[in-house]
Amino acid sequence: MQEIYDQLKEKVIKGDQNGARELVQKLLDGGENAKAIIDTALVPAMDVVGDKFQSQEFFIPELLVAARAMEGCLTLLQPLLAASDAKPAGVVIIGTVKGDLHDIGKNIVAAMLKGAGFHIVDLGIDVSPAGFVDAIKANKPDIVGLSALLTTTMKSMKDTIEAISAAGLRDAVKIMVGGAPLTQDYASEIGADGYSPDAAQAVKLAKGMMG
Ligand code: B12
Repeated sequence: MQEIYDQLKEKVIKGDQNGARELVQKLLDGGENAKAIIDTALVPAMDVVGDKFQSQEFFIPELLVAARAMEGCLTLLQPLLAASDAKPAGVVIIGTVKGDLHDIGKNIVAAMLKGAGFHIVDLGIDVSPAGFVDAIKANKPDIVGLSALLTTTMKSMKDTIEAISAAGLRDAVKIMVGGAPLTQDYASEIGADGYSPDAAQAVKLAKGMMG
């Protein structure tokens, strides 16, 4: 079995979705459980992808295909996880803030978090502060992720955090922010709990926020 786990890890790193899904099925047919497959092969694969991205051996296209391979495997495993009552690593609401239509980076962050075992509620693009507040009330997330790619929409992040505070929900969630124009200084200034420059570090940040 160990050999199949190793092969699966390699297929995900290389972004071979079909090959990876076949191996997941083979492991399930052999009696392995979904959580073991995620913990032993899929999550370690995404850790390798994240490290390769950080060291600039991998770039966005490799990150995207690996994330898609991972998502393809998870669609096979998620029903089984739900059935066995395995708890997600945490619940994350994520969205691109009001006025901003960029979602490629947000989608990568969402896919990587999903790969790390988080339950993701993706609100999409151009999400108003009230939209985030309503989603927090409805989903009771542990973490709220805000994405912005334009200097003009960074202000929407501040507005969103203020709306969350005004609704009395600020202490109920951790807020992380990201997007190309952001900096740690800006994140601190608007009262976010964390900032990450890329998806790999976003996963580490989210895990840290869950203690
Ligand atoms: C693709 C793109 C578009 C696409 C978006 C398609 C889509 N579905 O997203 C389209 C064509 C629609 C577009 C439109 C516009 N764009 Co545009 N776009 C880009 C471009 C080329 C790439 C962005 C991208 O996807 N990068 C790749 C991803 C993977 O990187 P990322 O988003 O930074 O995400 C990573 C991190 O930031 C982080 N992250 C991201 N989100 C989050 C969230 C959390 C919670 C965390 C923790 C981390 C995190 O992790 C991600 C993965 O590692 C950039 C240039 C650039 N190099 O950035 C311009 C750019 C962002 N756009 C720009 C502009 C000006 C526009 C327009 C105003 C153009 C116009 N005149 O219409 C419109 C605005 C539309 C709007 N209202 O949003 C400018 C912004 C300038 C500025 N400083 O504000 C840029 C920088 C181009 C430039 N150099 O001028 N754009």
